Amino acid sequence: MDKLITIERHINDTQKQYPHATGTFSNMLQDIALAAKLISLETNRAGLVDILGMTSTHNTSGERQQKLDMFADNVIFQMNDHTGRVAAMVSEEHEDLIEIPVEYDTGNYVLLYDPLDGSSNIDVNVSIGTIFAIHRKFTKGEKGTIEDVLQEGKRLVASGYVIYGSSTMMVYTTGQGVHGFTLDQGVGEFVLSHPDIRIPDDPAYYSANHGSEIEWTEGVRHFTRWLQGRGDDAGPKLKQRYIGSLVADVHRNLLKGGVFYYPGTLQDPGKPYGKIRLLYEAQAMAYIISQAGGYSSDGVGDILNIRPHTLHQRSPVFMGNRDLVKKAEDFIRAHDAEWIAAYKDYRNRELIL
Ligand code: AHM
Ligand code: MG
Repeated sequence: MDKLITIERHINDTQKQYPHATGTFSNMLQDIALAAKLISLETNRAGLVDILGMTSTHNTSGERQQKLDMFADNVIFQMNDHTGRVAAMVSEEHEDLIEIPVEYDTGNYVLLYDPLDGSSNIDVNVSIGTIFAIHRKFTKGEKGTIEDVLQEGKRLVASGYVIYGSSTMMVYTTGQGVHGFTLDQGVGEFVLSHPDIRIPDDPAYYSANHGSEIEWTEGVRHFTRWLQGRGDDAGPKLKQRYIGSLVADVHRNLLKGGVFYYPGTLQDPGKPYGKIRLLYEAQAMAYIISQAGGYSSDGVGDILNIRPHTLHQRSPVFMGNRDLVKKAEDFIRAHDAEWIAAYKDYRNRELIL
């Protein structure tokens, strides 16, 4: 039998390379892995118990929230609120900063998460995911603040995702490559199955919602034609795959090579930023992609360089093989001056505290 390496062991072994590390950060990753197991269990049960269906509350983006989202959100919060490791949290499902209850100690990190991404896929039994990111708290004082969570993606100390698919996998980085673990349902452990993931040089797929094509800018349309191998300057002629779960779409392109994009548009004046949330989705996935040798852009520049101005900020997203994403930037630069101006206006807004 090959050596069996559990996620706990992998995290601990990695930590040994830092003799001064206190273990706090490692324990936090293990708390997230445990939360992921609980969510996975409930996700698998979702078809059997009466957990499907909508609740009456709405999340902050005005979309209907499903019960499993709330379950996942609670699990992650409760796993992290009392450990003394976390100073504050933010979740896609909460409008404001989530403070640590006064009866518990606070720690040196802040946790950003999307508890259940791709929730429209839940009741049709299609892959969904959890996304998380961790920043070091840098402000003084006991409590974590909005400034602590509104940091650039390049300052993340860890990020990762869990995909609830044909099997459950957790993929994470702490800045030393990207490692993937598959949940062995029998023993209840995440086991190292994909060490040191690198995005393949030879891309296979592109992923975008063609149903929205009517809203895309000229640059994005040209980019898409190029990916399809059309026109004079023909590109790689990739196959198209789209699930509508960011985690699943990016995961596929991470393992097989390719590009995922959810562009900004000019369709809705004043909203040139697309759909994906910067703090709960884009930054975390961009850090993973960069650690696997790829690149993520908002169409103008590196997503990891964006300084967030508000908790529920959105960002256009192009992520995957570097040369493909760079090509998207080229097309956008050549064709989309109006969009670039509108988007930069949004991206460069002053910090909202
Ligand atoms: P959610 O957080 O409400 O689930 O929405 C985010 C999801 C992403 O996972 C996915 O990439 C995108 O929305 C799909 O959007 P669309 O249905 O417009 O293609
Ligand atoms: Mg989401």
